[in-house]
Amino acid sequence: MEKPPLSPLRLSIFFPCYNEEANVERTTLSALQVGRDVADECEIIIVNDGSRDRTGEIANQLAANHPEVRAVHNNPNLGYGGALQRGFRESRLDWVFYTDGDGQFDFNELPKLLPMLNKYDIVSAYRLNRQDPLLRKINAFCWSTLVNRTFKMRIRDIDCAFKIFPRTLFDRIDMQSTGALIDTEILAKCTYLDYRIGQIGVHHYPRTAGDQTGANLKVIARAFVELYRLRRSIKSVATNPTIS
Ligand SMILES: Nc1nc2c(ncn2[C@@H]2O[C@H](COP(=O)(O)OP(=O)(O)OP(=O)(O)O)[C@@H](O)[C@H]2O)c(=O)[nH]1
Ligand SMILES: [Mg+2]
Repeated sequence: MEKPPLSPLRLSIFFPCYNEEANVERTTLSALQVGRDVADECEIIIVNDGSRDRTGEIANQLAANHPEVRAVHNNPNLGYGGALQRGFRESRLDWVFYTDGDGQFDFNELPKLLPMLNKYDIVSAYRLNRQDPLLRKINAFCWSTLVNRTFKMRIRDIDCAFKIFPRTLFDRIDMQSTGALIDTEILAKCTYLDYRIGQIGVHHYPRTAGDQTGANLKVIARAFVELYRLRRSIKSVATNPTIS
C-alpha cells in the first residue's frame, strides 16, 4: 500500500455529534488547536447527525468563524455508523482522524499516534481507563472477544473512537454499517486487505454534558444484526474481487 506523506502533514479531523449542543463548541476548538499545532494543513469537519437541539446551528456558526472548520448535516439522523461514514466520505486530506464529539477523549493525545504511522498504516487506540459502568465493560469484553475471533483480528478496543487512517482506504472499502458495528466493519476490512494496525493507550473521560446513549438495547441488538451481515459479506469476498 502506498502511504501518504507524514511531512508535510495534511490532516482531516472529524467527529460525529448527535444532540451535543453543550459539547460541540469545546470539541471543535480543541480539534482546531491541535490540528493547527500538528498539521501543515488541516480541516475540521463537524458531522451533525440530525440533532434535534442547537448542535447544527452552533456548528454552522463555528464554520463561519473559522476557515478550517466545515459543518455537514445528516438529515434525518443516520445513526453512529451513518455519521462516521459521512465523516470519512467528506474528508479530503491525506490522513483522517476521528474521535467522539462529546469530549470523552482528549485531542491533545492525537500527536502521540503520529510517529506510529512510520511503522503502521493505521493507528487504533484503546482506552486506558474506560469510564463506563462495570456491566458495560463486561459486555464490551465479551463483544470484543466474539468480534476478534470472527474476523481473525487482535484489536484491544475496537470501538475506541480515537483512530487515524490514510484517506485512500475509503476509496478501497465500501461501508455498510449504520450502527455501532462501523468500527468493526472498517477494521475487519483493513485486516482482510493486510493493512498494519498499530495500537496505543489513550485516556477516557466521563461525559460532562449531554445524554448517555451509547449502550441502549436497540444499539446492541442492531450491532448483532450487522455483525451477522458483515460476516456473510466478508466470507463472500473470497470469491469476489471487490470488498464490500
Ligand atoms: N448514540 C448516538 N451517537 C451518535 C449518533 N450520531 C452521532 N453520534 C455521536 O457519536 C458519539 C458517540 O456516541 P455516544 O452516545 O457518546 O456513545 P458512547 O461514548 O459509547 O456512550 P455514552 O457517551 O456513554 O453515551 C457522540 O459524539 C455522539 O454525539 C447517533 O445516532 N446515536
Ligand atoms: Mg460518549
